[in-house]
Amino acid sequence: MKLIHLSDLHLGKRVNEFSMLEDQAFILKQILEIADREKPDGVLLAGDLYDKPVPPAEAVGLLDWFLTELSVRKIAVFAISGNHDSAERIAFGSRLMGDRGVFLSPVYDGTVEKVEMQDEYGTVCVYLLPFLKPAVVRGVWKHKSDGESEAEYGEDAEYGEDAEHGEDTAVDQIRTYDDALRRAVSSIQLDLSKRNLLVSHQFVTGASRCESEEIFVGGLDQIDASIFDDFDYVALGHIHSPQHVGRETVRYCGTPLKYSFSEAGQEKSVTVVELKEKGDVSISTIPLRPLRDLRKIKGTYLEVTSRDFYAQTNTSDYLQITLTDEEDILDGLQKLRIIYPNLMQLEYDNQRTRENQEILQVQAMEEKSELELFEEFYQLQNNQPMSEEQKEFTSRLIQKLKEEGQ
Ligand SMILES: [Mn+2]
Repeated sequence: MKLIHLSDLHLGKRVNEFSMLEDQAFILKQILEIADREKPDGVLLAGDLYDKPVPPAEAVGLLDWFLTELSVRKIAVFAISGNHDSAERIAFGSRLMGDRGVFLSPVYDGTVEKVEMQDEYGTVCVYLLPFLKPAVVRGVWKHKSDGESEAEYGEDAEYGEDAEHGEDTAVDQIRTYDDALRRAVSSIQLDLSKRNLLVSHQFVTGASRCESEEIFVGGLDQIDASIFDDFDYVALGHIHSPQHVGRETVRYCGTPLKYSFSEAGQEKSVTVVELKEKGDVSISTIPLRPLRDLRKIKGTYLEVTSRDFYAQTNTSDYLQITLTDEEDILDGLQKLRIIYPNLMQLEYDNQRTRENQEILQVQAMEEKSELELFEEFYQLQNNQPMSEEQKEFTSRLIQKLKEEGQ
């Protein structure tokens, strides 16, 4: 059985205020061409199909087109919701579409959707686990245990009360992402004689991150790879650079496009997974070629604007330009956009910016909270600290943005 593993399409995403829709349509078309050559039995879509819980109409249209094209080719689709998606909206129509071989994760209710596929080696069970948060898992299981103990209460009062008490304690102990995933995965009745495949969207400890992902301060969103020990392949989404975590068969395929300059040096790809008899899993990658690359350029204004410098390059790529001139160029962004229309960021690397950087490097950025980082930024910009009122406002705003982002 051959499967193409994709994740983190983030359809509708804007990068530095540039819409990625045209680039996303281009790359999905390329993926269909790969599918025509590779002839996979299925495509695994490991979450973050959209960039926002309420995606723009164009993004919905694009996903609709992509799923239809796969379905026309008789390629099964196994898609789950990620942290950027609304689980309910992704689940819409899932039972109808399942009949056509497009399987979308339902909203988590304590069970994990299983789809069985057959090939010459037997059955492959594909499990669709939507992105889960501890509060969601706790809520679902608390509700379940309440229901069960009520039923038991009618038959044997004493036993019912005990069971309720015992269950509640265990459910309340689902505090971390690791607890939540352990609970969700352990509820799956795995048949270990069959080949089992899991599609999931979580942050597995040890994976290396990049800037287009949502950073969770303190690393509380991490789960241990041992949770997945019984699966033959785990198709992961959430982390944007392709990599495996621990064994080769617990894998992030990465985004199909570069969504931040921290990814400029990466090569994006799709992962092809082939399962033969139980225990025989082979993995390969096929590189993707974007409509416009996302890359970094560095030099003086005179250098980067000389014809020799850019003649052999695609000047419509998405660019971050770092000028090394000691003096800022007046209207630099506008002037450079005449040559490089998709210039996204203009930075300077000179005496002034290096001095600023030293202040930031005193303490590792990752150890700080969003509020602390913003306080530093404010101080740098205004040469005075934030007032208590401003801090309170910012803190509330950060909280609000985080809630909306999840
Ligand atoms: Mn993502």
